[in-house]
Amino acid sequence: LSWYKYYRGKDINNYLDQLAAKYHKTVTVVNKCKSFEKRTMKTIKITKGDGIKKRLIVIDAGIHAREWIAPATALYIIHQLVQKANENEDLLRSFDFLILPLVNPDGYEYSHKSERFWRKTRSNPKSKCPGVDANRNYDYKWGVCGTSKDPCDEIYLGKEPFSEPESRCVRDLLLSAKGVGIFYLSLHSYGPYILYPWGWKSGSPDSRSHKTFEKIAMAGVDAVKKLSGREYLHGSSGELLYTASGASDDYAYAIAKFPISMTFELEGNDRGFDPPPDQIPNITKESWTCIRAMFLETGKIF
Ligand code: 0X9
Ligand code: ZN
Repeated sequence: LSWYKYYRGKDINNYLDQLAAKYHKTVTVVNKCKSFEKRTMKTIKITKGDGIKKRLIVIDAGIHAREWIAPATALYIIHQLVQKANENEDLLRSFDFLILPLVNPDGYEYSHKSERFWRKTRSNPKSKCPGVDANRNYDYKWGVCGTSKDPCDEIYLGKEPFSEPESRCVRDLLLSAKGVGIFYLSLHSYGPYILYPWGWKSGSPDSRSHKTFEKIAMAGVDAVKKLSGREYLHGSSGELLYTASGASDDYAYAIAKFPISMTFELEGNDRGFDPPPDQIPNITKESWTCIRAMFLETGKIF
């Protein structure tokens, strides 16, 4: 795998299969979903391989098609946890990982072939405006705010909650982790921001959770500041960004009962959704420093 390239969906699937074959003690492809256009979305489980069940960290990326740096970062994280397992012993001792690196393969392919800044899925192909914003499609506070009922809008919520196979795939993954899931991390771009609940309204679920979110986010922010000097922002997404309901992060927190749920808006440098390939190594490395620190902090708290 070269870190100077954005991979296509089939390359991502091949990479996951290769890892599972080569590292059969620590890596398994645990789940395969089908996208609207019948592409396979693979989730892998990464463990230490010691047979001891740990609490689960669930990571996904690429729910928004154009945010190419998100799947690239998910692959980098997978690479670290599998091929640099010795450097991440501390994490693997405390957690098992479920990672779905490409939630929206149809939109992703479309953004490579036809429209670079496509965001949504590719359902309703006969409509004048196909696609749904899968991150407005979850059944928690669906349609309350920051979303649109017009299929031609970028933030179209879909005709009903979980109308999209892509959001259903993440839902099932989150629900399968209910009770053991400790941290849900959804990779997006662009920021850099670390966002935590609520997203559907401004404010926090409660002050205890808020303090925990802050503590974990700050561990990440400090680690990056030490590394590169860059200052990441963190806060409740409704306050730092905007309110938008029906997203995966609030669903993971409220319904799948993950005590920690975050949306990570990766940095775009000055290129927004489109950092050139030669910037991938920098961005992924820096974000991994941040994410790693947040996971270690989580291990101290729970
Ligand atoms: O709007 C979104 O879905 C996310 N930003 S993006 O630019 N990547 O599209 C932010 C989602 C934050 N979480 C909630 N609002 N619940
Ligand atoms: Zn996004």
